[in-house]
Amino acid sequence: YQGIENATGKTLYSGTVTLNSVQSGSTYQLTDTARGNHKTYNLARKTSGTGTLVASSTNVFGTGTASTSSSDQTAAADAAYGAAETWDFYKSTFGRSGIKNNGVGAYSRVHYGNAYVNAFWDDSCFCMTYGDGSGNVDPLTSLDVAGHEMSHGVTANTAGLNYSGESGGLNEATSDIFGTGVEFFANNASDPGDYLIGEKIDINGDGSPLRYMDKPSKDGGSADYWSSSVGNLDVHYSSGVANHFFYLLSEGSGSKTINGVTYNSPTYNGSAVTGIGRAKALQIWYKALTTYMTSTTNYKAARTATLNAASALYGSTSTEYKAVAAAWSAVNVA
Ligand code: ASN
Ligand code: ZN
Ligand code: CA
Repeated sequence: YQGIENATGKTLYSGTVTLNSVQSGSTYQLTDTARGNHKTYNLARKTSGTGTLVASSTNVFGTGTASTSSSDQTAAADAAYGAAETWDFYKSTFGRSGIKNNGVGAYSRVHYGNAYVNAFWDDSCFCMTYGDGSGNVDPLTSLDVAGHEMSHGVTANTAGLNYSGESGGLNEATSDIFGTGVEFFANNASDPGDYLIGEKIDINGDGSPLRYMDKPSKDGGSADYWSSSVGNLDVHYSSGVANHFFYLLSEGSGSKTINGVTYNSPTYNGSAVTGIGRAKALQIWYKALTTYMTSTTNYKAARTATLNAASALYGSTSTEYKAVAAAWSAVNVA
């Protein structure tokens, strides 16, 4: 029986999972027919082309441990799982069928280059690429990273937020917001949902995450609050304002423990913000991104866009609308 969760993935970050494969003669190829024929390829350290479609005679992919071998399939198992969960997140949360909402899957490439410490989406190939990391850093194939990168494809195909200045920060935050949405959606016991980005890949070598949504400045570079110079920061730092907004809108200010992680979210004006829950906050951000934001949306316009979205979804006198206004004010976007 082809293509319905018939394969086993032994991932590095998410335990043993079911995957889709397609039988071809005596081998099984990592092609997901339930999700737009998303395919997973091994670049085996090359930096161009598609490499080879990942295949297994046993229909088991990976070993569950990090490997430096260029023929390793563990990174492929994580990448295929991340793509599947990202597809399912968008479909079930927003009714979106794939990155372009046309039912067509992207493809993933693992083992890019030599000790490459990054992952990226490329809209021109409509594909996802993962490096293996270096030293302490393992492959960049964790769920939130996969969801982050593929969400760049969604942004490119909707609002098209320019990747510089304040719109660039909003572009990056959109990927952190939906990457986090994917992680909570997957509800995987080995990688439970949190408001941290990249907590699994140990990119700093000391176990700390790459970014913090409750208090972005904890990474040493991100902005907690808007200021007139925030657009001069790298987009991975100016994103802090919107990540902080999203955390406050979802969970509220102050201290809160979720899935064993304790957050402490401050506000610019010292006001207390009451969260409306992540599910509603995601709907508001998605509607704003796909209906009201454009390539040049800045923070002030993002406030308007999300207020318009809250008004359309819940009404202009709703608790949700008021919470959006309060959360933006709490990050100094008036
Ligand atoms: N991993 C990075 C990101 O998605 C790649 C980049 O800098 N564009 O933001
Ligand atoms: Zn990004
Ligand atoms: Ca995370």
